[in-house]
Amino acid sequence: MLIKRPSDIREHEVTDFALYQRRREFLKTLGGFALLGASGLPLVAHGKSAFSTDDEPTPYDDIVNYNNFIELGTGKEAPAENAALLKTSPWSVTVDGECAKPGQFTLEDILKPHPTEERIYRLRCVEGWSMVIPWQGFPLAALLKRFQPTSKAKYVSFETLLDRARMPGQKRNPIGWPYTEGLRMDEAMHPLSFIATGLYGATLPAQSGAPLRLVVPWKYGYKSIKSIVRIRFVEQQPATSWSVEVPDEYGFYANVNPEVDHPRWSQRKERRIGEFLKRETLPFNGYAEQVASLYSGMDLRANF
Ligand SMILES: Nc1nc2c(c(=O)[nH]1)N[C@H]1C(S)=C(S)[C@@H](COP(=O)(O)O)O[C@H]1N2
Ligand SMILES: [Mo]
Repeated sequence: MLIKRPSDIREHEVTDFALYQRRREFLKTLGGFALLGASGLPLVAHGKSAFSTDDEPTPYDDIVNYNNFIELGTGKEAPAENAALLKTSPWSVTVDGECAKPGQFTLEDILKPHPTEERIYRLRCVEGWSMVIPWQGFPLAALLKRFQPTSKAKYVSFETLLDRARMPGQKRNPIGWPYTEGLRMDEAMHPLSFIATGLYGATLPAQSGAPLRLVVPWKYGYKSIKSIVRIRFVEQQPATSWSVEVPDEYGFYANVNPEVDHPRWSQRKERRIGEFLKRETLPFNGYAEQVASLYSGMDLRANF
């Protein structure tokens, strides 16, 4: 793989990336999957992860130069071009609502207790393209449990930073700010739901949602909210940015579903970035075995 150097990547991150590639080669020869410690060194190598796909990862350059992040501009390359504006220090995350241990936490408080894992996930955008992204981070469930959600917590909502200086796209209003998303509690607690803090072994670049973003691989990409500053446990299904703005195109559930067309195009196929021929889109983005049971008895055409 040819590695170019995106201008927004700092020197130590380039080094980390090169290290990461060598580590990957090493792990391939072990035939194993590794849990990565904070030092970035493999802690455990055991059989293949039940959570990672075998699909070939999309090249790093494509992952960080083809983004949807309207707070950093519209167009696929704008988020990378504007990435330097999104300063991630200081950063705090407010956790509130139906939980016993709410509070406002520093980024360190939020991240520190969690050992870093790698998850190679497919990401399918509603627009019809997909990527395969090697994330580093930790399960969302582990984070949420720390705040002890009460029995009234039926859903959890997430908000992105609201700051016109660091997020210049917020000077315009294609949707109401801040970007807001939500999950049902059982979806949030599912072991596939992930908080990403890095990709390809490097610190998460701003355009990918630094310093922490959600990744829900069986749902369309818009659920995977970036640059989170607030997590709220709630009793009622929360309003979410896209489902409020364009309700017939973006539902609350957002499960990848080749059977349910977008009002303006079919969702049966997708273009994997870097590939020429389109692929068939799989139900739940290929994660049906793990997640279909969450929706048994639900009409997924009505709840799209
Ligand atoms: N805050 C915020 N989060 C966001 C978006 C956004 O515009 N703002 N775009 C979403 C959409 S539509 C997709 S497809 C994914 C894209 O993630 P990527 O750029 O890391 O591939 O991020 C999602 N998270
Ligand atoms: Mo998307």
